[in-house]
Parts: sequence; C-alpha cells; structure tokens
Amino acid sequence: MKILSAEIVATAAGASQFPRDGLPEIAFLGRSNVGKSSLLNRMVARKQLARTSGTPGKTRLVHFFHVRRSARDLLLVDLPGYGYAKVPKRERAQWQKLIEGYLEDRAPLRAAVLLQDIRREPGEDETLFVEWLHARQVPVVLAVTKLDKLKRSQQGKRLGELREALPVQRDWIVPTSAKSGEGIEDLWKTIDSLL
Ligand SMILES: Nc1nc2c(ncn2[C@@H]2O[C@H](COP(=O)(O)OP(=O)(O)OP(=O)(O)O)[C@@H](O)[C@H]2O)c(=O)[nH]1
Ligand SMILES: [Mg+2]
Repeated sequence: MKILSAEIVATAAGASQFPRDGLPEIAFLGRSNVGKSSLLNRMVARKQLARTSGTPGKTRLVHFFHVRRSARDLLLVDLPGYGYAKVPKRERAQWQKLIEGYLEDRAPLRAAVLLQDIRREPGEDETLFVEWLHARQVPVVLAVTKLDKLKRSQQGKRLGELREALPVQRDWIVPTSAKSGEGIEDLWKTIDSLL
C-alpha cells in the first residue's frame, strides 16, 4: 500500500463543519501529549501535516485529513487530546462535548484508534472510552505510543500489563513509535482490516 498524498480537508469546531463526502474515517483519540498528531504524520509520511508540539493541548479542533492511497482513500481524524489539567474547566467540557459528539454519531467512522503512552498506566479515562466505544459498536484499536522511550526488555513487560488492563482485542493492540517508524505498517494493516 502506497500513500499518494495527504491533505487537510476540514477543521471543525462542531458537527456542522464535519465533511460530508462519505469516505470511511478512522479517528485518533487519546490524552493530551500522547502522540496523536505525531503518529498521524508518520502514517502519511508527512512531517507537519498535523501540528505537533511539546505543549499539551495543542490540537483543539477536529482535523480531517484526506489520504489518497494505492488502496482505498480514507480520512484520518485527529481529535483534541483530553485530560490536560491546565486547560480551564469550561474549555475542557467543550472538548469533551466535541469528541463525544463526533464519536457518538458519525456514520463514516469505521474504528477509533485509542493511543496509550507505553510509559504510563492506562487511567480510568482510557478504560471508560474503550467501554463507551464498544457500547456504540465502534471497534477500538489500541496504538501504544513512544515505544522508543523504553528499552526492549521493558517494552514487553509494559505491553503485557497494558493487554491485561484494557479490554481491547489482542491483535488490535499495536506498539508504535512515531520517532522510529516502528509499528506503522502494522497499524495500517489493522486499520485496513476494519475498513
Ligand atoms: N520519543 C518520542 N516522542 C514522541 C513520539 N510521538 C510523539 N512524541 C512527542 O510527544 C509530544 C506530543 O506529541 P503530539 O503528537 O503533539 O501529541 P498529541 O497527542 O497530538 O497532543 P495534543 O494535540 O496536545 O493532544 C511531542 O513533543 C512529540 O515530539 C514518539 O513516538 N517517540
Ligand atoms: Mg495533537
């Protein structure tokens, strides 16, 4: 499978701004700073298509990227990160509404990719999101991020713990690194199996 091009087609603050072209969508979801935008960029081999930053809470709107490929075209959707404490409460509630509003009622959505930093324990947020998505019949892929931050020997242990902790189908748990590119092919394969 080859990526031919990737471009942003919509930036949305609410449902009225979501695209209507009917292409299948894969949404990227996870706490702030977990690496959603970085992973997305790596998947389409573009450095700064989705804006990344060391400052958590950078992605505040829903960004839709149209990816043209040798396989079927699709939209990758970069959702705002949740759980960043320094964002004012009112704004956080607004994001929550935006994220859930998208996930709850989006016909073209084929799967959600939930991201989890390999160095962190999954929190209540992650467990709740998985359960919430399953209740709505949305398949959940778990992309474990920042693999390069741990030594090989530690990676296996942490992956085992994450498998135990989160109710995600085993072969839909994909270890990745946006930095090294590890796991990107596997993630595409998993996504393609759900389109
Ligand atoms: N070492 C390493 N750093 C990473 C990786 N992925 C992301 N980062 C870094 O983590 C930070 C956050 O990355 P982003 O991609 O902006 O995270 P995000 O989830 O989009 O964050 P928000 O938009 O704030 O929700 C940046 O400093 C990235 O360079 C990775 O695989 N390895
Ligand atoms: Mg981001």
